[in-house]
Amino acid sequence: MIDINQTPEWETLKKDAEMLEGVSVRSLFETDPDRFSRFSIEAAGLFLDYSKNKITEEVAGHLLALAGVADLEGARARMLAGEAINVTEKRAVLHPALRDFSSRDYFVDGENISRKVRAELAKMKAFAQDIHSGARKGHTGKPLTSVVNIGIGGSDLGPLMATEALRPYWIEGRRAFFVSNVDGQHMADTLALVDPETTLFIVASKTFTTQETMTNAETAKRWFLSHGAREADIAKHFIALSTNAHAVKAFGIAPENMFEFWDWVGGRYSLWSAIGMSIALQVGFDNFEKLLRGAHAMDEHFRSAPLRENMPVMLALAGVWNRNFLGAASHAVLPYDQHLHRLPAYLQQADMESNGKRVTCDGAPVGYATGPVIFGEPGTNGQHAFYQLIHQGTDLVSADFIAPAISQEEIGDHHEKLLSNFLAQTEALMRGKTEREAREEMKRDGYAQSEIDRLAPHRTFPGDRPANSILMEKLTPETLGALIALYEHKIFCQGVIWGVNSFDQWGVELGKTLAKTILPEIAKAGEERPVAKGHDASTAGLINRINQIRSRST
Ligand code: G6Q
Repeated sequence: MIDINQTPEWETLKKDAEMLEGVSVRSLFETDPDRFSRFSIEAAGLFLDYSKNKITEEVAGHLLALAGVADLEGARARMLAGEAINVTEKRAVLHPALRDFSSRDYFVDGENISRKVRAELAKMKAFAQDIHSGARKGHTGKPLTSVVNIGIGGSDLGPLMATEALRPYWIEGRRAFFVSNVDGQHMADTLALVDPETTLFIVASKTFTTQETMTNAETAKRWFLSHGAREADIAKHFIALSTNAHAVKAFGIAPENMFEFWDWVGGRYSLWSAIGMSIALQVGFDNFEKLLRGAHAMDEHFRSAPLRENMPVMLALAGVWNRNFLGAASHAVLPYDQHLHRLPAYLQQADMESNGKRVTCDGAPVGYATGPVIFGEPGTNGQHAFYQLIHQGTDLVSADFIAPAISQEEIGDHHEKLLSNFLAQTEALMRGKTEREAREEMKRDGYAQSEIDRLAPHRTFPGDRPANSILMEKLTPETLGALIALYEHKIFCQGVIWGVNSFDQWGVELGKTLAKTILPEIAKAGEERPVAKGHDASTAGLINRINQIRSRST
């Protein structure tokens, strides 16, 4: 494996960054009338403008050369060919196969997986239709109008984000709830809102061993049985989405109520699989299929467009440029669409769990920065919260601004106002305000010279804050699918450049293991526990303090 930061291509980009140090993006716009068309791409119903990054045609060429030396095209081909590119878990990575509606077949170890995908989709469709038509009812004969999806991480964030995003497509009278946290309050709060006779519980877990999900599923089962249902009624109210048929059966869910997916579907890439059942039930299977088709359109673009015109590739390269050569350690995801309010959380997992790695695929420590911290909130809320730091803080933060030109809810002039903020922010981040401009502005506004001198530094903005704009006509199942796929491929491309395995997540293991050791040391309410041993003083001190409080409570 090559040491990417030891290559001449990396060195060239370092020099580019130095050369561009005194050059503002504002001046790049002034000298190049074609900048907007040069650094924008349209594909799969999305339009990406990345011209507000400090990128020149030369830099773009050098970034593409870096992609070349990292063999990005080879890596893409290997992923799509079903090679076990998740090297630490020896698994293929084939979520694009879940949404490929062409006649193409995908293979893993010589097995045609596309046939299984189509069969499972057909099973999901039939199930969704039965729920919607009322052919499948609850144990007292009432229609199943509420769904509680019990899952966490990849088995929660995708379906939750997409269901929220597609709110205008919700089938009237249906409700979807998502319980993820092992904090019992999450389940209790949800159970208080549903009726056992009309609720379908979906236990969504790839492994069917996850502590949070299994605990929540058991609680839901107990609640269901304590509300007038018998063991035999479970079959009508519980289904499983999993790869682990054995554990599903042991839980008490019959094989015909299990929807399958496979180990080549990563948890955070699984909303396209059976894990999307809650989406299909809430918006209808046709809309779920449209979501998949939108993602497929982006896959086709990613697969075939030349790298310079390839949206996920150029978005990824702009990110590498900002991260590794301009020093942006954080990246904000800022959807100007309230229905995308869970997108930042979803992408936080997708990106940080994929590329938050410090060794390359062959185990060598990386000598450069990898995945940035991802955070965000919908605009305009974030503007009144953390944008201050992006505009004037000491760290460089890059950002993606995402907006539909037409809202799902056009009311009065709300959307014009939202869009004007969306545009104003990227313009302000790029342009900034020089001290001279700040002074002139205050002079115009009639400030005294002493006030101008005092306030000028505070009212100066450095500018050159990199911002991508992602536009779509409207947020629909198709454009949402394309948007998510865009990010999936962007993350993949960056992982290839950094040489990391974007498809494992060993970082979540250590805490899980320690929690298992600590669990028996936590006192039940009203019970004593021996003094905790075998921990550092902080952890032991905290355990003892918690136990003192819990032993006193009833
Ligand atoms: C995602 C991760 C992780 C996973 C959850 C839930 O890529 O692997 O977030 O989705 O830990 O796992 P289960 O689906 O197995 O319960």
